[in-house]
Amino acid sequence: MFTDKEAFKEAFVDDLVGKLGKPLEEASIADVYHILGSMVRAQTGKNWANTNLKYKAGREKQVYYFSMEFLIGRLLGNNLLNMGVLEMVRDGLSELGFSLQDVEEEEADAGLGNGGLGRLAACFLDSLASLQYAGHGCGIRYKYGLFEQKIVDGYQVELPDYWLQKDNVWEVRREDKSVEVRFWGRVDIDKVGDKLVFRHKDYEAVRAVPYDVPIIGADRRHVNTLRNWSAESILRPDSALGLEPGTDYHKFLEYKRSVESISEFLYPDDSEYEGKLLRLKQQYFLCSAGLQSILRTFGKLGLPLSELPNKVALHINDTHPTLVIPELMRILMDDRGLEWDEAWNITTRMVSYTNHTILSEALEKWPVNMVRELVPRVYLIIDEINTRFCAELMRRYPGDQNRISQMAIIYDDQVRMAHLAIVGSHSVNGVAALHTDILRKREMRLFDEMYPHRFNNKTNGITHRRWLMHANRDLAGLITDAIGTRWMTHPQEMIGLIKYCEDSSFQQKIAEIKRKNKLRLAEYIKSRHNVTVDPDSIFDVQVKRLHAYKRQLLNILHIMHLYNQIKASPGIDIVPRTFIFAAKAAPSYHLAKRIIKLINTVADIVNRDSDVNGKIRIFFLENYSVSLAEKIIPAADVSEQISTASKEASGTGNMKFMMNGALTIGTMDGANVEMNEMIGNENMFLFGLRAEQVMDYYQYGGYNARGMYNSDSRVKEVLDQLITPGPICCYHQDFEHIYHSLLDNNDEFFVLKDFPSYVETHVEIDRAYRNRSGWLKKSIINIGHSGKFSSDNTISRYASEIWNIRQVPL
Ligand code: 26V
Repeated sequence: MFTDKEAFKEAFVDDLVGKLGKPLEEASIADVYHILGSMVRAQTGKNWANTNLKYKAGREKQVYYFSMEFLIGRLLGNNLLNMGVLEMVRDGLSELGFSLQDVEEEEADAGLGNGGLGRLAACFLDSLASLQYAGHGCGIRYKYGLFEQKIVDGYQVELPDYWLQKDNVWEVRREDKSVEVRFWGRVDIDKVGDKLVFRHKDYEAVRAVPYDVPIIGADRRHVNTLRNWSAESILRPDSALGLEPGTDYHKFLEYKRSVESISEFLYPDDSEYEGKLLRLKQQYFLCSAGLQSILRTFGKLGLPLSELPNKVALHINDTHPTLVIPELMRILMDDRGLEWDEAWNITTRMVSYTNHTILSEALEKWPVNMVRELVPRVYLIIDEINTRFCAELMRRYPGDQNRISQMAIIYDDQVRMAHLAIVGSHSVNGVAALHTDILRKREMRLFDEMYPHRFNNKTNGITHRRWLMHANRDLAGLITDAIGTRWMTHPQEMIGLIKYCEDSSFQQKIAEIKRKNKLRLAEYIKSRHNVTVDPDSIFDVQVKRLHAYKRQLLNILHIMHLYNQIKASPGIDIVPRTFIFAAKAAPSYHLAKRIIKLINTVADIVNRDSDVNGKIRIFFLENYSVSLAEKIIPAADVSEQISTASKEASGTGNMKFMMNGALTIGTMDGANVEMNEMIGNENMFLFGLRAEQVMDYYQYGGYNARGMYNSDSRVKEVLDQLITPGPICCYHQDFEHIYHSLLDNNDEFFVLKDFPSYVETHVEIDRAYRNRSGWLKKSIINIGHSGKFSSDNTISRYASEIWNIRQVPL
């Protein structure tokens, strides 16, 4: 039905009329989405089944990517693209009177992730399937994704994201693949012969039901699986609850509610770790259900358990799924009868771990009591892993008590998940060269010393299919016109664009595409804010989670300074700028929410001031999400990547902007460093402290924020505006806290310290933008080098250096 346009149209109309019983003329956009999506799903079925048969027949090694978050966004457009029928369907629908773009907007944006970590997992799935690897996702089917953000009176308000209310054509419920996950209860230990036997008693059983989502590779034939688990109640006379239907209905309802809460919502906090029981439950639920299902699949191969590490790799996305380690030990020993040493050997050879942050407040540590009560047998195993690990430390470093307390897995009545993940795996990777370096030399130094071969770097990547070919169709078309189609499967070949960087007709085409994308975004802004945006102004964009270390505050303080300059000399000659923000703050992160309020307050004042005369405008776009990112990023001229050096593990937004031709203003942090290595100082705008300097300040002191305030009149002026009654600080005290965080708490993230160089660098941007051809040249150089950041590249390295899996051609 997707062979050619006419066949597609005929099949589509047949399907629509047949299924909905109404004529085409009466079909709504939602109807069209439903029918088209179902057609794509149906087409995929055969390839999906074939892919799995092929894996099984070849006994291929498979990797399972365990992640509490998969921020996949919408699938329709991406699936059509990977199936190679996007243009044909677009044309066909248009001839039937529908716009594909409208139809795509009909799909719920699956927001099952907080930010970078979840989006990375989604990009990885796309690359795994597109490179023909046997690699699957293992996640949770949250009923509510990340909250929907509204801005009311400048403040963030959170609404539930009930994404499943919309028709979801992609998932398939696989009742027959359900497994049971057990919580609470106690462990009876018996001695049988000279063997200890552990029996989990009086547990509460939960049914885990998988919902499978096909992940369609770019060759269309290769279809992997994202298996998301949903928690449901079990009603069974022999269950530990002792419930007979009808005997204690009230008790049952209570149990049902508590079970269903496990997969009810995604925790929206990516900033500060909180030891919440429900979150631990989610983690164990994911690990146990995922492992049971993987072992069932392995079982069908009829191989001995010793073959497991040759057939299965388990990857854990940050420490959130670390319980995979003790849970696998439990299954291998208690259910399959292996001895400790053999089980440990198998487990550690199977598991690998990615660290995504060095922020100590985000490192997971669970209270021992909570773990012991919720998963008693798993706790015993963690305890044993710790005991053996500490014994090993004592052998290697006799008498070094200090080292043991620093490295132990259980310490101070807490389970340190990162330590468990390092000890229980064969590979630990950071997500950019600088980040890995900091892990090895500082945060995890003692572990690196003990296991020097375990640590490695895998710089993050993004899928160029979604972020370039789909989000910026015109640019993708221009690249193909210039260098042919090979870059689509070999993104590093985009480097071939460099030879056009000074070609004025090519530059002109780049400029036209950017302008068109800016106009499109301007229309969107107009629809939301009812304000006309000047497409010839510089679109200067910072979109990402709101976090103190990401320093949206530095950005808005600089804008306040620009405003002050304009007020002082209204004739000032600057290139008009449109500053665009989008960011969600964790609901309990008060400082972050105040920064949102500040941005909106400044926006209100500046946008309404006639003295400004369009020189600067500020927009805070609400509800940042994957689909909003797809609208914003292709329209950006300037990409703000301004985290305090050493704090942003990698960043992936930086890569998306680069690939879409924006120039970066950034610190030497995360993957910006590698970007700089490739394109040099001429093609990006660097400023601020280096990571070493920041870490030295933390270690040895010597920074005085108040000194900055007293010595730099620009800093003083903007900070005073936060607390002195005037247009910005009119009645609320929201900004007093910001002021104090900078001055009384000595500016933990060096906002004031980096302010002067940030201001100067923005002046440089203004200057550089006036040289149109110079700017476009830089833009082309950025695009040309961005192929290195395709997640295809990243995934090839994970595959060969960590997972040891091969491509499986179909
Ligand atoms: C942390 C926590 C803390 C405990 C409560 C729940 C929760 C949920 C998510 C997170 C995520 C923190 C780590 C994270 O997202 N790191 C980001 O990972 C990106 C992909 O590697 C990377 O590009 C960003 O620089 C890094 O901040």
